[in-house]
Amino acid sequence: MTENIDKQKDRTEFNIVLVSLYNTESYSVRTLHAVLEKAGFNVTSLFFKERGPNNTYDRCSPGEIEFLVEQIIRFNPTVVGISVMSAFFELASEITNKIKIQLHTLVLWGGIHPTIRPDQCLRVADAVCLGEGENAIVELAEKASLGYKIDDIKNLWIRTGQEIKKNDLSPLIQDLDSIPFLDYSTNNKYIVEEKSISPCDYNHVLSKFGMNFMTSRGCPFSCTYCVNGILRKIYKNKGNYIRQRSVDNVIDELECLKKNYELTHIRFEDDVFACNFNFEWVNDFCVKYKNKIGLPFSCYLHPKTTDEEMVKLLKDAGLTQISFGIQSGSEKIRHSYFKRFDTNREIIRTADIIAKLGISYSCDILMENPLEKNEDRQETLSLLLQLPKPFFVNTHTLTHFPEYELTNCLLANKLICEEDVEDVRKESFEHNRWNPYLDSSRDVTNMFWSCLYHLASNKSFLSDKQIVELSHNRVLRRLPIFLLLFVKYWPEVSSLKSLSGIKSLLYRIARKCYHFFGIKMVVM
Ligand code: B12
Repeated sequence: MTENIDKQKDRTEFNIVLVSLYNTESYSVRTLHAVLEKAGFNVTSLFFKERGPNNTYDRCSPGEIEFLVEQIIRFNPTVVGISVMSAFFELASEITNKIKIQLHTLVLWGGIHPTIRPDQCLRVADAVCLGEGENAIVELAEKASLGYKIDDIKNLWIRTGQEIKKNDLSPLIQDLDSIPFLDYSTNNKYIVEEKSISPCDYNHVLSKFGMNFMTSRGCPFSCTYCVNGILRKIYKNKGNYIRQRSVDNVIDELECLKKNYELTHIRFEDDVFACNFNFEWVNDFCVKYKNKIGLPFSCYLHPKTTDEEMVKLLKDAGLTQISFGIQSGSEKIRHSYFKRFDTNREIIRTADIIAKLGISYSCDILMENPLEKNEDRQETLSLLLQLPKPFFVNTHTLTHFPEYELTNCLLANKLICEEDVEDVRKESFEHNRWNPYLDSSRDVTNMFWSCLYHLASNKSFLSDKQIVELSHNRVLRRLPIFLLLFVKYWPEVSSLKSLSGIKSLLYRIARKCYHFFGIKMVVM
């Protein structure tokens, strides 16, 4: 008993600071916060900078990183844990180097980038966590708080002098219900932005990003451009890769959230919702969700697993919006390079099912793909034209994440170089081309095709045949800015009523032309 109390006292005096970069929702940091707090440790989470609308990222202003480091130091941490995605490798390095100048503390990185490039990360951080962090971070805190050695903790690679101790991965957590609910409370959570620190109120986060939620871990597919292909390999023989929370556990957490926050919509962020295609789970979920939560929701599905009966049930429970990936309309590109084995027929069937049920939908296309030729892009256009309109098309940039199978294939074929890889290039941080509000920073080829894909997704006065004719127009291929202006402003032109409206619209078009051609156009 006394031993327990003493241990408890030690634990509350042991400070851990977790840092999330540009992610105030952060499932990972909020989960780790919850497990550490449950284990009795004193934990503070700092959410450094908010993302802008549509995942845009403001650069750090001068002194902002120093301010963050001052705040970290203020909490006198024994361990600082930073969650790192590839695009934030440089930022995390800068923060870590600044911490280490001022404080003798253990800086531990976790998240997807340290999982796939641990050696590179260990050149900056003292320790990295590969894969799931719940058990590793608690064991680290337990051992460190008791003064025990910390170099034998599963999932952690630790630098000790010149040596690196590389511990094995522990099996994947099979019972997701055993993980505490994410901690959305304001306690010990702060937003650090523009040299100010303020309590992180989840209502504020909700008003910006809405409520997103996960019911599973893992994905049945191993697409070469996605993390799941690589994680599946890392976790080989470490238990089932796809894990699903029980319906009751999901509903209990949603009920808590509904009680505490003003929710209007839930966005399920699972890689593929109900991915293990378990009808019993879906049935049970739909009945309980409808009765106890009753809010509209959206989710990701996959053309290979979309089943009409299942979508009907989900629709009845409140499903209003579905997203699914197409990535390329060329089956050759999808099958041979992306390892996405869905056929165009399956994609059309999926869209037909969704549209027939009156659910709105969006699909993802990967642009800036060095493997695609115009014939492939023509196939994408042709596929999109066969889908029921209207729908939303997200024209993402194919981002070259380190160590992903597709990245390695493009590197091996010299279609990209090391500088194009995300930890150097920071594509997702620097450019935000993935949203449907077309972006003139695309090269002419990708701008041309992204405009056509957007035209194909909407009902307009252009027939499908005319859109195909446009796709062969040589002038537009070279000067797609005209197509861009048309796609972007046509909805406004068609709804214009007054002269002042026309003038302001023309000013905006002129500004776009200026930006694109570097010339000034005068609108009288
Ligand atoms: C949901 C999701 C989102 C949500 C996040 C919502 C939220 N509340 O966090 C949204 C839509 C906002 C989002 C945004 C982005 N995402 Co995202 N997203 C995912 C997804 C599907 C799941 C991630 C997740 O939260 N899982 C659940 C948590 C609990 O698991 P986890 O993050 O892996 O964390 C565990 C471990 O990694 C570890 N861990 C994590 N951090 C730390 C820190 C420490 C100290 C320790 C010890 C351990 C540890 O412990 C955690 C618990 O076990 C993944 C794909 C996937 N299946 O992983 C892509 C993924 C993470 N996203 C990705 C990307 C690129 C982005 C964006 C950059 C996109 C963009 N263009 O803006 C932004 C970045 C936002 C940001 N600043 O973090 C990439 C990252 C690739 C890479 N190599 O960096 C992924 C892997 C998808 C892919 N393309 O392969 N995303």
